[in-house]
Amino acid sequence: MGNIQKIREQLDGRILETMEDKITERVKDSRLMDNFLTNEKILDRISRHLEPIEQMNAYYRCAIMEIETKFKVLSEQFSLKYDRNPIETIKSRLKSQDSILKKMNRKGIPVSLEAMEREIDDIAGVRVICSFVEDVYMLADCLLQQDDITLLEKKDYIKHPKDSGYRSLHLIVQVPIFLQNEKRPMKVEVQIRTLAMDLWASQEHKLRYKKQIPENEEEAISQELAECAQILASVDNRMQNLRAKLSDSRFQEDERRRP
Ligand code: 0O2
Repeated sequence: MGNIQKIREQLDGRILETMEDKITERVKDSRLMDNFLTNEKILDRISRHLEPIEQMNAYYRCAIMEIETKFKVLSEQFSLKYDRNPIETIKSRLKSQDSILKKMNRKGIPVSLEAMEREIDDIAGVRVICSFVEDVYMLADCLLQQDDITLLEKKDYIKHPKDSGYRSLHLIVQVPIFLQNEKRPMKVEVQIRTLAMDLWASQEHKLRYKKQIPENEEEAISQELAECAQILASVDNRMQNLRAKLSDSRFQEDERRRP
């Protein structure tokens, strides 16, 4: 019994010593970090390196504002002119540095600002949610016919849904931003989709994002999600048909009333 007690005391002592060593190391590390972060020369160098990145982010934010404004103007006009506004919501986001770097790494793009601007199309993203499938194409046309917009790429995941079930219309457009002494063309990814398509995409993202789905369940889950997308697409089509019927009957009613 006495021996066991001795061994236990020695072990406790060793554990305590190791813990003390670790704590001292941490304190040294954090002092080093404090010194590092309060060294003005170092801070100056860091901020000089960050400056071009921040400037580029600001340009992308301006491009988002340009595209958002275009949709807001359309929304305002639709509200005034018609009895319904096809635009439900407009959401925007600037892709995080982390996601940009991961994407560049995945695609084997060399890490430089020039390569980032040239190769990554969705740093600035604007998403427009509308009521009916027809509205998606009508809004895309309204944007693309504006003379300062250049279409670089169009991906129609409504006519050609992804295997996952994802549906949306993606337009990569170029829009100029007007700086103090310069006009700069910037790329923006515009995603236009219906409420139902958006419901699916956000639910799927929530269900899958950062979740470790067990390998043996992956196929069944993907299939179920694809089926949900199919159901929502058929709801979209039925709503579209109902709308067509209702606007037809309203048109006939107007015609009948005409003197
Ligand atoms: P986030 O959070 O929107 O930034 P790649 O990105 O290389 O795979 P590509 O050609 O750049 O392909 O883009 P793609 O596939 O045309 O469109 C990518 C964007 O569309 C995604 O951006 C999503 O916003 C959306 N998307 C595409 N497929 C799916 C899907 O199966 N489910 C959901 N929920 N969204 C999808 P990010 O960068 O992945 O995300």
